[in-house]
Amino acid sequence: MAANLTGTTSDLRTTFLGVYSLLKSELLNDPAFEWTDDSRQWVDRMLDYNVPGGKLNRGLSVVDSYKLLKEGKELTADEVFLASALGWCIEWLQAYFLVLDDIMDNSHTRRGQPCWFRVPKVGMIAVNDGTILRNHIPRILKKHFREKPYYVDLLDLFNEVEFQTASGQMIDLITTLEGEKDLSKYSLSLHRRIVQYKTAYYSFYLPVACALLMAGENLVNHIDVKNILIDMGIYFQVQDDYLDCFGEPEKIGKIGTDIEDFKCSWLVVKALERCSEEQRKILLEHYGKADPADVAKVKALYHELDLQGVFAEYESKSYEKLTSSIEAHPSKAVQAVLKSFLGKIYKRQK
Ligand code: GPP
Ligand code: MG
Ligand code: MG
Ligand code: MG
Repeated sequence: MAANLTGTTSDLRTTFLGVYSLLKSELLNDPAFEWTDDSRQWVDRMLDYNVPGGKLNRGLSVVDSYKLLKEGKELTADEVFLASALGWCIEWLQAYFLVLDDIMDNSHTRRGQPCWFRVPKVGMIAVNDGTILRNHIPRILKKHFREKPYYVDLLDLFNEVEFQTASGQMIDLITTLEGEKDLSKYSLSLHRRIVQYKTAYYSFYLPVACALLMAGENLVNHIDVKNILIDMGIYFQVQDDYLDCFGEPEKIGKIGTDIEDFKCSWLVVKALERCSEEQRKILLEHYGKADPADVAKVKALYHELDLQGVFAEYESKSYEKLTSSIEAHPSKAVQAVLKSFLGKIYKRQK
């Protein structure tokens, strides 16, 4: 399976997708459950719908990072398989989060197709599918990593990161509570807290931490790497907030709902920072309403306040800051891992 690994990115993606098929067939024949044709078909379709259709950045990063940590030494087929399996565990985690997040955010589309809960006959079965997706992760880890010296650390890592993400998601949600809609509490520090927890740990720290564990490293020795990755994750979620309003749905594969949902988005925080008293009234009146006419008023104000320009400035400043923190790191291999990550997301359109 992992024979042609040295080659191009598309080879790597092909190999990576091959590992998906193998993991899926193992899960569909898990001896801990008495499968029927119906149940097997359900999980098969649910996995294909929700797991492999994204950019695969997080998952592929485990393989990339592990390679860079090995400083160019050719990986064995087994190493490629294991790094890919860990990459898929992160993609499974992401699928689980997204299936549930789309219900909570009342979203419409994801990765260019209807959100899973909107598919006919799925509905709230999606909640249990999320639970199934989440439970697949320890099953994959048990099957392929049980004998590894870093097995317990892996389990602990996934548990910690899931807890941090769910906690971030909680503050994302409780800040928008009906009846307490209060824009005065929206600040850059609240925004930072939300996105650090809901996005940065699982999207940025987790892939590199998996590669470090596989390489035999102890994570307590890599707090500096973690801090840089957290900052990168915050920058990534600011991009996500920006694209929610200014991105093209055909490119990002989803229709934004942050304005309707009264989210503490980076855009509304910046708008609040920059608006006049008059403009603030517009926000107070129209932010957090489902009517497209209200949403249009908010978007017009964002244009008036040149939030596209403000974002462009933030984007280049963030890039400079991240680059200089990366270059201050003593290890060239770690620098390469972090630079590769940053290169993948800088000025992303999707
Ligand atoms: C991204 O927020 C955060 C997540 C997907 C984490 C969800 C965590 C759970 C515990 C369910 P978002 O709502 O801005 O993402 P998107 O724009 O992709 O919907
Ligand atoms: Mg969402
Ligand atoms: Mg959300
Ligand atoms: Mg978003």
